[in-house]
Amino acid sequence: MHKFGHVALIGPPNAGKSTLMNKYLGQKVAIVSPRPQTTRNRISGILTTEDAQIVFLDTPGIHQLRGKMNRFLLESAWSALASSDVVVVLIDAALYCAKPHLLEKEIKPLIKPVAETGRPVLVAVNKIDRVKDKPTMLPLMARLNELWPEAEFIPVSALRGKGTEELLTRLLDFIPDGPSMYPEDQLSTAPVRFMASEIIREKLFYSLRQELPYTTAVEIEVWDEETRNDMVLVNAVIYTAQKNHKGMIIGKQGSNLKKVGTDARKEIAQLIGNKVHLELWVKVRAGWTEDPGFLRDIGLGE
Ligand SMILES: Nc1nc2c(ncn2[C@@H]2O[C@H](COP(=O)(O)OP(=O)(O)OP(=O)(O)O)[C@@H](O)[C@H]2O)c(=O)[nH]1
Ligand SMILES: [Mg+2]
Repeated sequence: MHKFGHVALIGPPNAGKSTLMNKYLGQKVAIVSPRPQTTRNRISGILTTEDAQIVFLDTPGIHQLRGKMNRFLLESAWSALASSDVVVVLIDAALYCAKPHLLEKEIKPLIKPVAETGRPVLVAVNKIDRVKDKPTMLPLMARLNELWPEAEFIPVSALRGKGTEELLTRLLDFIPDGPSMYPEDQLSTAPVRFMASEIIREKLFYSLRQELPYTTAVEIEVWDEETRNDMVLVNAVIYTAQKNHKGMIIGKQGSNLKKVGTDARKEIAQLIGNKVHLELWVKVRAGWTEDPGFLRDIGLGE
């Protein structure tokens, strides 16, 4: 008996969706950061075990923000539901234990659309390692049961790998029988160029303060495996929507860009198993988050 199916990972921003997927894969396929709205596309992660192949669909966090880019983020999150056999909703237990009033605001908008798909739903109550005062989990679980009676709740820590095996066992119950669709060593359907641009974007999340990363996009302009046989030459452009952000991205005497470049180069080299020469350029592109043509060019639009 062999199983094959898709699992959509959805939930509010910063809940730990990408962290959970990476945990199952044992490798970083989706980028992660301490800030909300890190993930911008639907990203597949393929887990192959002896008797099953599961394609996880990591998605952008579901939020109430407006704008063209945000609309695309929401669409790609919701569209994952349609192609899934089971839905895993991730929520941040530590956040709702500390701020119970946020629970309804963030969870309620998810309930109806998930119910409409008719898919089974498991709620991974994540970040339990951060809940210091364990008894505060009880009212949270009670409230969740009340809000979402059809769902099944499983406390986990995606970061520490607690409860994740239990979650996997349970979601396998909903995965249909079928043969594998991908080679066993394939980790994602995402092209390597896209993954490289994501790695650069992740480094920007860590090196830039506050709002800056939200108006930053990365595009790989050159991916050259031919010119040199000992390394891959990569040119990437970092787009920023605001002129005054360019200097911050570059940093004093280029220090920030240098650090981003070094960190990203190492990780891209690891990903492709080859040496990499990476050049980064920063360009200002005012209003790109509202420009349909540009959004399409960088893979954020239909
Ligand atoms: N302590 C703790 N931190 C976690 C856990 N899971 C995720 N995190 C942290 O939470 C932050 C957000 O994690 P992500 O995986 O990027 O969250 P996400 O849901 O993919 O976020 P978006 O892509 O922005 O929607 C990161 O700093 C993670 O390290 C957990 O179980 N425990
Ligand atoms: Mg994410």
